[in-house]
Amino acid sequence: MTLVSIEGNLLLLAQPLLSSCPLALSSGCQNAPPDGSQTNLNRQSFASCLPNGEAEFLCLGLSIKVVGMAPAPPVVLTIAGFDPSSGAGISADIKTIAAHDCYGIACITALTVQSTRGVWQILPMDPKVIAATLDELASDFDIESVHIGMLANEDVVLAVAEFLTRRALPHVVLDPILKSSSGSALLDPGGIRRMVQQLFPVAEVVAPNLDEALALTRLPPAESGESTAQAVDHMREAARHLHAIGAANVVVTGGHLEKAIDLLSFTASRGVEQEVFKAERQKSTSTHGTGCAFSSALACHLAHGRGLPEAVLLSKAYISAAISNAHPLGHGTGPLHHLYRMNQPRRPTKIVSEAEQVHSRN
Ligand code: PXL
Repeated sequence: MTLVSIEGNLLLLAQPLLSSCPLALSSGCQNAPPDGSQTNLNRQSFASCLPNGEAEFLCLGLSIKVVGMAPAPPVVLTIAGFDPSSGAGISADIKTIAAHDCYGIACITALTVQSTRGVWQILPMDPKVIAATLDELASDFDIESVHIGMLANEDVVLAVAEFLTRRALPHVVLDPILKSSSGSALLDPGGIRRMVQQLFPVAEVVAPNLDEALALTRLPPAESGESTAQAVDHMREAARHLHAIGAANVVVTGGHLEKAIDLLSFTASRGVEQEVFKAERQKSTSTHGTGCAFSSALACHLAHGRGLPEAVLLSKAYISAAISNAHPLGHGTGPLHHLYRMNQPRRPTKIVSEAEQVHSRN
């Protein structure tokens, strides 16, 4: 007997053949008569056979396996600046979102002139264009989570805050970007104030790096050469202050420290709980945009329905792998390999092995 697999929309093309077929159902269809007496196959009967995504039929001596389309990916909206070198910002976010089996949609807050060597110019977008873009996207897509990156200035913050407050979208992850790794300011002082006042309350998680956390809470900057234990104490204190100024849940990242440490500080029924995640620090020049990738990955895991501790753990593992798989690109601080998983062999699925059988027998 020959096995034929039909996937997704191909089903429609196969309708004429299948509808004239006497069927013997072997598996996967709860609704069909057990004696295989169903002889006429139409779209409805197919649909009713696919609650678990699969059904198998005998037809003219062929065993036909029907595999339903995979469910639609969660839609993740990223609101961020454009880095033309795609190490950080919106184009890096879209790669990260794709790497996490989500569908990325985007609203650009600012254009930048930059490369791996640094940021040279910033051109904030018109807040009216931002507001219109966000409303258009939100009326068209069911958004499962939102990632917020570079916001540039106060007017942009106000437009984004107005939208998020009105729409009350789920799982808002705020990366409160203040500066580029090369030291350029990516948010003006008025924007910083408004971000705390208006975006902290709508964010499920605020995910600054340690320097941003200290700056936002007006704590003294970390001294160079401090021990891992001292850095963790700093992170704990900064997280407590961030809760005090309105952040429900906080992840303070410290990838630049001696050990790559992240601190999750979240509000549980018993009060604030803190969990430390540690990894070895990698010696690499491919670290541009790690914050963007980490916070976008977090938004994806939340969109998939994972809890915060698991989302942090998985996002951290993703960043480590994206750094260790990165190619040295550009002449400065290069990008991660956001899509490193594309080069990894996929687990062979049943469908592939069945297709191979068809091939070898013909
Ligand atoms: O890595 C922070 C960042 C985020 N977003 C954009 C950037 C940068 C750093 O340069 O340009 C657009």
